[in-house]
Amino acid sequence: MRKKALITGITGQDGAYLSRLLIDKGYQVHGIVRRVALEDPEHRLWRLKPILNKIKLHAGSLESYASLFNIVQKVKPDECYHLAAQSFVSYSFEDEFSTINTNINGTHFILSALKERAPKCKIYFAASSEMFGHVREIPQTENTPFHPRSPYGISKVAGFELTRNYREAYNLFACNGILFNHESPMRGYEFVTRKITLGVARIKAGLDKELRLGNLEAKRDWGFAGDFIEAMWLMLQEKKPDDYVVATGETHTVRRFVELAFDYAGLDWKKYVKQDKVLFRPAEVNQLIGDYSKAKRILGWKPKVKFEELVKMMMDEDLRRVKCQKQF
Ligand code: F7E
Repeated sequence: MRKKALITGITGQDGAYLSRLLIDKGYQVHGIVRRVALEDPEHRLWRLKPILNKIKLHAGSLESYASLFNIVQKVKPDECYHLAAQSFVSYSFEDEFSTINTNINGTHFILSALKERAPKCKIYFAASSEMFGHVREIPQTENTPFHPRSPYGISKVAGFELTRNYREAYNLFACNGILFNHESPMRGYEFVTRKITLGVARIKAGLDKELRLGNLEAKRDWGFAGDFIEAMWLMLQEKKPDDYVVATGETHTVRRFVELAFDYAGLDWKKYVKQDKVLFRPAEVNQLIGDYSKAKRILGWKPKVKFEELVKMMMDEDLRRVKCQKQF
């Protein structure tokens, strides 16, 4: 019997990489998407286009317990990857209520539906380095206390605790992956790395004259999404459920990412980048750097793509896309 995996947030960057990995491993892959996505596949399912005939999509909403319950009952998954969330930190300050409601309830609903209808299912929750926020120690490990600095971070702390509680109280095989920033050519445009690589490619092509950014001094531990989703899968192959930091152990400023991206296109970033106060956050996470030694020791996982290679990979793809006037 083929194993069945259910992915929430399958239309996003991680969902797209994870689906491909699971298909290659022989899984039957099911995804939960909003009905609007099914009605507008060209725009909303672009990351899944090449594999659409290999996966099964179900219309549902994180805001509706009934819809999640029905899908879980129908699919009866062996593994569930709960990736769906309002994941843009900046937007969470503008609409804290919907971020908190959707992210916390969505996690609670899916955990409860699995407990009721697929209690043997192994569960992965996409926790986040945003939970560390105003960091208490450097680097951050699974034992570092949380101090979230955004409504998004708060919602992820609640999701983390719900997942741990379902593991401890109801004996579910539920894991938290504390993933640090992970990027790729499939990253959404609102996140800083993709905003930069697409912006540079457009400037290079003469389509834009400047790139407006916020805080250039923030430091992030940026890895490649394609590497990080392997850690998600590995967690669910262990004998015991647990929580893991997934990171690269390196940190770089936004400014460094900007420099490398402009350099790669043969441009001087100082001529094009304008700092805009509007893009600064009300509370910033200044320095993230993860210690992934537990994931390395237990899962045998380590990141493969280095920071410089990641910038190059994203630049190559955006330069190509802008040239072809394709997806950008
Ligand atoms: O910001 C600074 C910004 O939006 C990174 C999500 O996947 O990773 C991501 O969250 C940094 C911040 O990602 C702009 O102030 C400067 O310090 O790419 P970002 P994020 O907030 O770190 C974590 C792990 C998640 O879980 C999240 O879901 O870049 N920055 N100027 C800017 N950021 C943006 N977006 N746009 C700017 O113009």
